[in-house]
Amino acid sequence: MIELFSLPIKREKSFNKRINTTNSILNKTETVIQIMKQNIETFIGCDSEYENSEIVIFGAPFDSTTSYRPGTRFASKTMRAESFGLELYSPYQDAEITDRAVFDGGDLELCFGDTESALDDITKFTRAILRDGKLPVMIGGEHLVTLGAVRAVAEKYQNLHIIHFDAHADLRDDYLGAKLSHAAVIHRVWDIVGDGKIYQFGIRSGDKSEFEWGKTHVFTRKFDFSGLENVIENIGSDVPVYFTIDLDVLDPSVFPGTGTPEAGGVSFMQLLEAILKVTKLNIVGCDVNELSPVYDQSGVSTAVACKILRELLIALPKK
Ligand SMILES: [Mn+2]
Repeated sequence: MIELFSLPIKREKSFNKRINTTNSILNKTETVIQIMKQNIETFIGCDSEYENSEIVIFGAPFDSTTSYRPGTRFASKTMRAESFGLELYSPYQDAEITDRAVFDGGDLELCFGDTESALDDITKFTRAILRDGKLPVMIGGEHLVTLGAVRAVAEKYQNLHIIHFDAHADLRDDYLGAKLSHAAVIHRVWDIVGDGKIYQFGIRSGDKSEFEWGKTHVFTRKFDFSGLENVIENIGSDVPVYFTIDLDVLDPSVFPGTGTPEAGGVSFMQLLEAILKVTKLNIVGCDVNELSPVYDQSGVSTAVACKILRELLIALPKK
């Protein structure tokens, strides 16, 4: 019984710690192993061992540069808890999330107030996942966390293309002087990948100058997903693609629990259909971001975010 009480019931902060913990537990009795599994809170169905996994999900609970309403740092924990309201099975794809070998690496412990340090930790973690030949799927956090992941993905893959779903263009060169801001994240990604590699959809908010700048540097589809098929065809199935989904691309009636809601967004089904198209590409990394549970009084936004993540995980290309 002593062993039971000494088990780490709280989630470990890093996957290294967790792997070590898991390995030490594995040396004990089978009963303890079973209890250990029950006590680890993963996203539903994401309970593969790291070594056997093809996909690694992890939380990046960071919202230090949020320009309006904070709270996205709580998204990954809330999504794990609420994911058990979902079924494993997707009627859309006639598949279960457990058909994929997904390891949930828990949440990174990121330094609030030191944005570069937080991004660096995300880059290192993503780099380790890529080194091990696994597909990183990050749960934000605010949208700036994407920069940390893209830095690692772009090291490994030349000619990286970006598919970006969002209400906001995020193309400012700076926000109130800050180069590292969730309102400037796609400009920072452009610094890395350059012209003609970024494709944005659903965009309905931004400074006039962002849209002007975007015309010569990125592809921007305002309001919806029109033209997505053509973009997918033009990119082709070999080119490596990082896929970033700011969930505020959804209409606030579907997804009110976010820091900067924008009326006029897409429906759940439109987003799902678009995700099922994009995942035909050679996705080498992806993220979902900007769920802010503190603005999700009904819990519906979290349920939507969980369902989007389940569908994304099932749909991601198999290696
Ligand atoms: Mn946004």
